[in-house]
Amino acid sequence: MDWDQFHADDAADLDTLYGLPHAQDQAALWVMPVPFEATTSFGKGTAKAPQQILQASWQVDLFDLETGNPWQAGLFLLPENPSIKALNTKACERIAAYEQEKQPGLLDEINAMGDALEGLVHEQTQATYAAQKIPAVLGGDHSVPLGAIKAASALHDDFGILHIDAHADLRKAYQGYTHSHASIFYNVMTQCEVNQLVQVGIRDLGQAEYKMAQTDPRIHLHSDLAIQDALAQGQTFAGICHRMLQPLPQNVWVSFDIDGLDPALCPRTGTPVPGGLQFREALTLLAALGQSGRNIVGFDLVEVGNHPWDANVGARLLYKMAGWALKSQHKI
Ligand SMILES: [Mn+2]
Repeated sequence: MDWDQFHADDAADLDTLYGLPHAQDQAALWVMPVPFEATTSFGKGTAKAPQQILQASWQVDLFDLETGNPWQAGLFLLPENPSIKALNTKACERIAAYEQEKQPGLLDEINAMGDALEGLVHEQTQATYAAQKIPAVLGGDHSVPLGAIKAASALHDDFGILHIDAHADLRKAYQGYTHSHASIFYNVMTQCEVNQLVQVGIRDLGQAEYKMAQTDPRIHLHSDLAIQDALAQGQTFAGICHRMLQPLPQNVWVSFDIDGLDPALCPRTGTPVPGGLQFREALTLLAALGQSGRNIVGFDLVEVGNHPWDANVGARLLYKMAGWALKSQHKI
């Protein structure tokens, strides 16, 4: 497409992400679709999220009141890696069989597939950084960004994570699966060089996870309850955000599990929990990070359900996170 013919305010007429005209090498941010949901424990469908979000993205206005025109820097959706789809199909089959038969051999096989997925995501994220682009991972369930966070943490000193979620995801293994969506931050904190992890919106966690969050000085867990209490006592949400972000170092990965939001905004997510952040609160938190002078070195958006409404919310969150990441790196 000829750039002169692209009008940002017009309805999208390209079938690219947000209808943007950029070729891959022209785009500053690469979105990697990871349609993988093998360990999802409750509702399935999040593997369809990249496709749903692509379609929902055509309805998003490209001008943004907070970040301006992130589209100008280019957001490019990478093609789906067929190996990931194949791994998802195979892992889902093996998990169904394991849940019937409980054969330890099957469990080893499932965990090996988790390793393989991690390797594919790691490789693509390294390639994205090597091309001097900002990586974004679009799940899939919350197991998928591990390889990306490994790649990001290896490249950046002073590395921290802002994690928005209903769940702490600090389980050592969930139902025997070492790469479970419920174990992502146990894996991150034990396998990656992470200085600080700030968790926001948590309202469903086990006692062992709570203990890990209390005893590991790198982990700062902010429950939904604590946030609501602070608001009830008259603190402002802006002040709460500032306080929560304080421990984060210069380089930050954002891991956004959409179930951190009020489930009215993500009703078909894998494991919805009542309570959570309102949409505007999530945007205020992202804006506070984006305006803090820190570098957003990449991000993931996971657990979006398979429905146009869930995808509509997801497409808007993705655009906001992309905007703040690009802005934090002075690409817009
Ligand atoms: Mn999660």
